[in-house]
Amino acid sequence: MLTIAVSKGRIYDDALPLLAEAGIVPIDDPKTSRKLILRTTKDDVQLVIIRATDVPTFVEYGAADMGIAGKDVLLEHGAESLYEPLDLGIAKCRLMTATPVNAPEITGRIRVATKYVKTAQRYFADIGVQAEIIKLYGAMELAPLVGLADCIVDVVDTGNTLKANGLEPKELIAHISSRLVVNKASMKMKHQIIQALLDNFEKTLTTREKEV
Ligand code: PRT
Ligand code: MG
Repeated sequence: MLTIAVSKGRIYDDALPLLAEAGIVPIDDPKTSRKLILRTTKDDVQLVIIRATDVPTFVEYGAADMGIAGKDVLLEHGAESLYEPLDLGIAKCRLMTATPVNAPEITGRIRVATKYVKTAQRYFADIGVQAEIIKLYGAMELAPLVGLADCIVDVVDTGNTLKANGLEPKELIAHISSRLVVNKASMKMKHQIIQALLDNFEKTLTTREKEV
């Protein structure tokens, strides 16, 4: 049995067509079913439906052989323990800093609210800015509005969420897309089925590239 870890949100929506091209179609719909393990039309492949940030953990420990995770999540988790063989080019966005519109330049130590604590620490250290990082689990956009932080680090797609909260994107930290990750032991033990899937995904991605 091959287990693939996927999160329920936007990654799932984008991953479904890719999986389908490889003959993997879940038998239950996670949007209506409460099942966390989904059998698929491929008898030897199952999906586990978990939180986006938990995908690298499941794959690292071998609880899932493969997973699909945003590069933002992988940067934060630290991906040395995983293979990352394929950029799936789905769920694209940008990891950015953002501040209130027309905010004055901050000199000295800044306060940064984010759920990407390690990534933000690394980024501000790299550019030589002293930053105090405040960990939040959501609604980062609120932090500058209530005086909790000067700046946030979050992923941005259309920019509408920032705009609606009087913020503007500033520095680009990284371009983000979802990656296929593979457990290192599984890569050896289940090489045949995993390699076949990788080839299949790659073929679909190449075809897509040619179409645009
Ligand atoms: O929701 P949950 O707490 O379970 O986890 P999650 O928020 O990590 O999951 P999900 O499904 O929301 O995101 C999964 C992955 O999708 C992320 O790890 C990113 O790699 C990718 N992705 C792509 C995004 C976005 N685009 C995105 N726009 N993840 C989040 N957003 C959020 C962003 O945080 C902000 O609140 O959407 C808002 C900004 O969108 P715009 O269009 O207004 O700029
Ligand atoms: Mg979310």
